[in-house]
Amino acid sequence: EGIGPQEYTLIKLKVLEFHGPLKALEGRNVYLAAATLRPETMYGQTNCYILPDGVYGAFEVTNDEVFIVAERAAKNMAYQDLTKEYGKYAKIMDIKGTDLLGIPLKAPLSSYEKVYALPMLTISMEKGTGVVTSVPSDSPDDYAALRDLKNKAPLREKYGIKQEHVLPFDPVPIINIPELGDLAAIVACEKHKVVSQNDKENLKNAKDECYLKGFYDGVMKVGKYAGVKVQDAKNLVKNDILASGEAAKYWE
Ligand code: A2H
Repeated sequence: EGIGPQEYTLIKLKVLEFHGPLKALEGRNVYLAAATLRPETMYGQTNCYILPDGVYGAFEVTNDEVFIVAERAAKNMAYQDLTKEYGKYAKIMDIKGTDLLGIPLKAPLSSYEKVYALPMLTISMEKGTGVVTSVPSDSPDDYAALRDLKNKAPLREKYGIKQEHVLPFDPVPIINIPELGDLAAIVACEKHKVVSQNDKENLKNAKDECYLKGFYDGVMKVGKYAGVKVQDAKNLVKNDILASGEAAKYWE
């Protein structure tokens, strides 16, 4: 926890097909909006994570767009000029986390044309939007949760996740870190013997190592800023995706 407000980048993952209760939103521009602190990693998105037990909602924001986020986040957005009227937000409907699982999405900058919403059991609904975009090459949490889904058929079955929404999505090398290579999260999870997404203690050690070395020594391998240090690429990529309308600023 920081001492002051933290600036996040909201990544807009566009909903490509409407199933179940989401059918009511068909024909509109609907996005799962994921809060990230690492916009420069968006080249490596392989999926999006949702808390199955979480309660989300569809909210009208400016430019006739619909964001699917936790209601607490929609309320915050209303005071950040993201909604039509300052201080007010319009809810279209509540949506259960389980109703979002398996939805196909277009994730900006990702090398995968289509990615899917998958379950992650450690998401906090009290942080960001409750929607997490997944970069398993550089986030040990994301890698551990994806590995669980790839390796554990009963976990997929429990949440109705199809094999083809998980198995083809391998981590993408996007950042090189001298001591950890270009799939740092995998190396760190192996080194610290992370067994699953719930392995808090080992995950903490893997994350500490990855983030520190990534920020100071990481160099972009792909995209417009290939060869640029992560420290410098962060704001460059952020400004590009804000300018293209594929992201928005969000504070909390
Ligand atoms: B980050 P902070 Cl590659 N519950 O984005 C759990 N985790 C959440 C969340 C929630 N409600 N909302 C956001 N997050 C994740 C990319 C990334 C992130 C990489 C590496 C590190 C990293 C891809 N996932 O975060 O506690 C999001 O994952 C390291 C901290 O608010 C977001 O950035 O500081 C980060 O945690 C925000 O964490």
